[in-house]
Amino acid sequence: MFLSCLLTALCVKSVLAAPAARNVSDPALSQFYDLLAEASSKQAALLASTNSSTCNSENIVVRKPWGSINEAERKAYTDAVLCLQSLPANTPSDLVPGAKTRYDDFVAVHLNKTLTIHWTGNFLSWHRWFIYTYEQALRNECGYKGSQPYWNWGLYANDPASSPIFDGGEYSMGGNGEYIAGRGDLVLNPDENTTVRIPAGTGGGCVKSGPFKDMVVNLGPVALPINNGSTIGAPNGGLDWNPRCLARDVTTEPNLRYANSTSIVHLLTTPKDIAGFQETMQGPIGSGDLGVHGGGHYTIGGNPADDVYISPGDPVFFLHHGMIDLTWWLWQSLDFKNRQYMISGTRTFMNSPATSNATLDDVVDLGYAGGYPITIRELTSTVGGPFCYRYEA
Ligand SMILES: *[C@@H]1O[C@H](CO)[C@@H](O)[C@H](O)[C@H]1NC(C)=O
Ligand SMILES: *[C@@H]1O[C@H](CO)[C@@H](O)[C@H](O)[C@H]1NC(C)=O
Ligand SMILES: *[C@@H]1O[C@H](CO)[C@@H](O)[C@H](O)[C@H]1NC(C)=O
Ligand SMILES: *[C@@H]1O[C@H](CO)[C@@H](O)[C@H](O)[C@H]1NC(C)=O
Ligand SMILES: *[C@@H]1O[C@H](CO)[C@@H](O)[C@H](O)[C@H]1NC(C)=O
Ligand SMILES: *[C@@H]1O[C@H](CO)[C@@H](O)[C@H](O)[C@H]1NC(C)=O
Ligand SMILES: *[C@@H]1O[C@H](CO)[C@@H](O)[C@H](O)[C@H]1NC(C)=O
Ligand SMILES: [Cu+2]
Repeated sequence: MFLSCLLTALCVKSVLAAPAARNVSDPALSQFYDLLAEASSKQAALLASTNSSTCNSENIVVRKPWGSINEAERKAYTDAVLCLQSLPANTPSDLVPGAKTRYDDFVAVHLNKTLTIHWTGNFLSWHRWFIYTYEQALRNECGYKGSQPYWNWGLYANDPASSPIFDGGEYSMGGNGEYIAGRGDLVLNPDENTTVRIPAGTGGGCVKSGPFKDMVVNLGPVALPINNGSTIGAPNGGLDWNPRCLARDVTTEPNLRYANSTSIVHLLTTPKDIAGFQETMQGPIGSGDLGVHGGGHYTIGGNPADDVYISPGDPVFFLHHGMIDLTWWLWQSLDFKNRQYMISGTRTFMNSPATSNATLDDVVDLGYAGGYPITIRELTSTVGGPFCYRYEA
């Protein structure tokens, strides 16, 4: 089989690792690569100086972008996600009747905690622990040997639907949804006073190609914006079993507008404190800017991914938040001594209702998804606490 494989061009392509396509004609993209290289060498120097036996250059895990891992690695990743979706849930069914699989445990805890993990002081640390714990579940419960890949939004901002992430091939994260004509804009209300319109994308229906073409979404919706201003939510806060297809609406506009390489470089180079970093990442309140965070989410589109509560119900969520984590890691690494322990924000979504400031001693907890209760302080370094990983282009 291996021999015959060698004779076909297709097979050779799958055996060789495809290097990242670097669009050097985009100056912002090359600036991003330069910043990544600078952060990497600063972090490597720091790691060497700590001389740690538990995390060092020999055993550090490297997270890479989807376009830079080879086809066998991509397949191993999506196989592991499908495996997680085939294992039974840990979440008790009397608490969350719709949580049917191990994968749903992650969706359920995100749903449950949405209003205390977004626009809060723990936003970055909570999501760092969340995707790490997911990566560990893929490895420990589904035999995955690789690391969590990420989505470099800037690479495909002109046409995300045809990117290696969404092209619908065997080695993608599944295709766009089937096109449904005649849909209105999404009308988002990112805070109580501002609305943002996003035109309907090029899908809208069920994903019919690639590894997740038969995926069943079990939970939600909770607050799903659709069709020109409407929002839908299932009864019982979306906790009941509501099996449906994975629907996507890959949309170029928010990618190009909020999450292009220039936006990424701006995020990495302009803010000098964590309040500014978080604000730039999510768009200043009242500005109508969604930042790279919202930009990436609404590029995926559809049901569940347009719904803040259950967006992890689309497996691409973890590639998107891999990149969110990369930007925090990179920004921290540029001036780690001063930026490691920076924290800003309260304990409630846009401080509503008003709460006190989050602190480094606050505990982050993923409930039935896994991990263990851990302080924000322990989540501030990717080469300390429970972690030992870095990012590569
Ligand atoms: C490369 O970047 C330039 C400038 O942003 C853009 O016009 C062009 O379409 C990009 N090419 C590819 C293959 O993405
Ligand atoms: C690193 O640690 C080892 C033992 O753990 C020690 O022998 C060595 O001298 C240390 N190197 C530095 C540069 O501190
Ligand atoms: C939801 O969160 C509350 C408060 O943190 C917790 O008591 C409850 O067990 C959580 N439910 C699930 C299903 O995780
Ligand atoms: C969307 O709503 C706006 C006003 O809220 C209206 O002017 C427009 O015609 C609507 N478009 C569609 C496609 O329903
Ligand atoms: C919305 O506007 C009201 C009235 O101007 C203001 O009090 C409130 O703080 C604003 N909310 C946000 C999230 O900016
Ligand atoms: C890229 O992002 C920047 C900043 O986020 C924005 O000002 C610019 O208009 C975007 N480019 C395009 C082509 O939309
Ligand atoms: C909370 O943090 C903000 C911003 O850093 C600060 O201005 C404010 O005084 C803090 N509030 C308390 C009660 O410490
Ligand atoms: Cu989230």
